[in-house]
Amino acid sequence: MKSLLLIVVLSLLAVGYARDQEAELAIRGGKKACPKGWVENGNQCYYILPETKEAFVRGLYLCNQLGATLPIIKSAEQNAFLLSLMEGKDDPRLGMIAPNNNNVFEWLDGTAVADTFSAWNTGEPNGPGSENCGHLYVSGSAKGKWNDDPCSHPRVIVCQMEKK
Ligand SMILES: [Ca+2]
Repeated sequence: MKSLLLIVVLSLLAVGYARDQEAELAIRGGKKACPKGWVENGNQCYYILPETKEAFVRGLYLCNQLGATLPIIKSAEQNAFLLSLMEGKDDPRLGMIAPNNNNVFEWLDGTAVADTFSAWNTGEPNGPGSENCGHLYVSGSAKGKWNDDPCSHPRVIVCQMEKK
């Protein structure tokens, strides 16, 4: 009898939660949205961590704390958006790693960089064993292109998450 009561209570709580979610979506007109202060692009949200440059691991940790990750770029449009977002700022860290130290890069969602859009600068990636992370050039002749560099190198941290 107690377990039946528990099931009823949990069901009511679940229904209540679902209704809260529906109410929130209704307020937004049924559309998913970015958190306040984040910049929207397609179904993604971006946030530049202010006044800091961090190594890859620390940057990823800080984004994870916000429910986000480092930028995962799957199209020329997303790459151009990140470039425009960083106008006048320093190069941002990208959400890619070479997990086997062999110049073969993966996005943090586990997909191979070679399988989707890529924007490596001429001759890059070129640092097997020592350059296992990536960044976007936001100025100079390689503007909009990517370079692999040491994961310990401090970079501007941009966090990315899907709209919720
Ligand atoms: Ca390089």
